[in-house]
Amino acid sequence: MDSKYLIELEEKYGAHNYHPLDVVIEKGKGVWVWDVEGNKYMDFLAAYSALNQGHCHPRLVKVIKEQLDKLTLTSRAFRNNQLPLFYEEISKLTGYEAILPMNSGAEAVETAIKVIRKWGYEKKKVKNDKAKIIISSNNFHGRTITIISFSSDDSYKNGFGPLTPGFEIIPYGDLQALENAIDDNTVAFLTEPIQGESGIIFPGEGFLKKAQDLCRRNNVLMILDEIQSGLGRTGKLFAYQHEEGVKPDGLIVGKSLSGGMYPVSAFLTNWNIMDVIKPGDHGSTFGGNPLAAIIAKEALRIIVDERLIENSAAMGEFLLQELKNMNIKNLKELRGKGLWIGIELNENVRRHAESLKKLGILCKETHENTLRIAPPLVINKEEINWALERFKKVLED
Ligand code: IF1
Repeated sequence: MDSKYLIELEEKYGAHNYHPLDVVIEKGKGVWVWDVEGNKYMDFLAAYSALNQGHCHPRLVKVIKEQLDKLTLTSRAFRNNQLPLFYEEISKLTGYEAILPMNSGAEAVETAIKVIRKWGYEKKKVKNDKAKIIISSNNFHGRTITIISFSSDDSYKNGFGPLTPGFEIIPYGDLQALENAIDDNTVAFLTEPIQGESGIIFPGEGFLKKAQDLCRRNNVLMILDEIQSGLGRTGKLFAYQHEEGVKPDGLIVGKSLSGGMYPVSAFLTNWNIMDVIKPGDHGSTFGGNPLAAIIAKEALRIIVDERLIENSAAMGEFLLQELKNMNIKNLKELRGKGLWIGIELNENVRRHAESLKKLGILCKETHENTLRIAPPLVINKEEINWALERFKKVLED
């Protein structure tokens, strides 16, 4: 079946909630994918950082196949033999004591919100239904009703009201605004350490540490959404580790937690916070299932064993430097950390994405003017050089 036919079929039956590049991918391996016509592309999006380990990582494929023959789902009504091992793995790797497993990223964000609100009522003694959570402008945390309620982008929420109250948006990286927003009912400050959807935006040197100090002084929890920035993407296990002395009270992870195999997400925190959650308070049919657990455990081990964090730092630095050496037309700003780079131009970059596709590179614009670069972290120097030749062609003229 050719791509034209498949695209027509998709448009005929599927909700039109996306405007994808018209490439119909059939197969993937490492940094490479192939379309139904057999054309080969380098994947420079990595499913928005859900494929840090690369496409179809053989170790992940192996554990999945083995687990499929044994057990996939028990629900949490019964225990399974894989979940405890995943808990231990992620706790030892991240230093968080208590884990609540979910599926999609948005679910894990919702989970964090439930936990911190309940913490607010039970521990901080905030009056019932008054809990306030402070959020950053231009955030992206997912697409549920509650999450879009605190989006600062009208297109994400228009037409979907009534929205969920209890959130206050401050400008991203604005310490003074954070201080002003904190009141007796404030239970948490929830933010991305680096904003992805918004175009790889940094909050400013030292912001997280100062925000953390401010939060601690006011008994406000600092919760970071590292769904996209975490698990090696920026050249550290988590983006917050670029700053000395930062340890958020809670962390939200997803995407590459499963190496792109299956939706696996989690809210990580410590027992002084997680202990407000009692049987019946929260859960999901698939969250913490044995297939998800063994995938996530292996996905984490791959990141460590294959030194993907170190590779992200080294390859990212090289890639950014080489891009800086180019004579990029209409360049507004070039910024990045690790293998997460935004090329912002003074024009719409959709045509650049289309040109790159013709040359064999798949990447996507964000907010019209920024090309977002985020290849799988398994990429090597030869592959980067291959990509750089093509970026040069497209960006220099
Ligand atoms: C789509 C964006 C990226 C996220 C952060 C939570 C979630 C995401 C920091 C929710 C998800 C995805 C969703 C995906 C596209 C993508 C995206 F452009 F929409 F904003 F990556 F930049 N927190 N981001 O980045 O996780 O529920 O999707 O598992 O098409 O919506 P999810």
